[in-house]
Amino acid sequence: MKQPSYARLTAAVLLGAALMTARMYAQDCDDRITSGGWIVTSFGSTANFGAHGGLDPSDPTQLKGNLNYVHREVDLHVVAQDVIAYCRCPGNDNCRRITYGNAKVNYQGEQLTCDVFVEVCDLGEPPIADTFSICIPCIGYCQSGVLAGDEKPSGGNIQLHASDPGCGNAVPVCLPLLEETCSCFNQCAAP
Ligand SMILES: [Ca+2]
Repeated sequence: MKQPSYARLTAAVLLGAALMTARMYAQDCDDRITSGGWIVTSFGSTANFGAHGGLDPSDPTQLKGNLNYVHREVDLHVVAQDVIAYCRCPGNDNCRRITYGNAKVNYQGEQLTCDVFVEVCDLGEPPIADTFSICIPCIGYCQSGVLAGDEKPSGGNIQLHASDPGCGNAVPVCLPLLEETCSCFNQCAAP
């Protein structure tokens, strides 16, 4: 039987290392939320949202996302293009909090620029248990709803694209949100 040469062994080891490196890079380490839908607010009327945010897929060291929220009955329209914080909820690994900075808050004829907090939970498909909550401290506004699938009038979907377990703790655990306005948030609290 022919003995493998040292050179051949070295080549095999190098090939193995290269494959392992390739596998490491193939890991999906971005973690983000894509979502859209509508909730029934405490006013009885519905509000529409499109909320995206998390680690940028093209560079997971950066945050990226946007928000569009319309609650017509109270004359509120929020648009945000800048994610300044993103964290996972200590009480529920399926939930994330996205903080949008410098959001344009158009409220009853006034134009404000402020931070807006969104907490969402992806509790699977069909999205009958997914939740969406939004808190806008500068106008004292907080609303939360379950999407409820076919149990309309609410609907839509929260989709969590979670990072692979091997990526470590790329997403920090959320600290308690001390804003009094945000008391309608109840999904992200510690168990
Ligand atoms: Ca879902």
